[in-house]
Amino acid sequence: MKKSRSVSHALIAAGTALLFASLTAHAAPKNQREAFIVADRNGDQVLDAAELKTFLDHMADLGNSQAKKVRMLGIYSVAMRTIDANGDGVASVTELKAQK
Ligand SMILES: [Ca+2]
Ligand SMILES: [Ca+2]
Repeated sequence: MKKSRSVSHALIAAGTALLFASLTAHAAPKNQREAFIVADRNGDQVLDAAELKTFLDHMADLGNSQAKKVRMLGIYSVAMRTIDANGDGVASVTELKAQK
């Protein structure tokens, strides 16, 4: 009896964890692609400085270690210079994909 009770407790705990995970996933973008779509407010498929900041904040929330470092140090302009390979002042999907 004791054993089955602890199993059901474990199931409740697992269910609660799943519920939490789905709530969190709903509130924040799940991956880089979604973070990009959310950040690209004017929908021109590139991120300007303000949009890149939003993107990096999302990536930091998703646990991206580089993005966390950028947010912690507030070095968004440095990140833009690093990402913006062709120097047009905006970060494209291709440029972001080249980052690891
Ligand atoms: Ca944009
Ligand atoms: Ca660029």
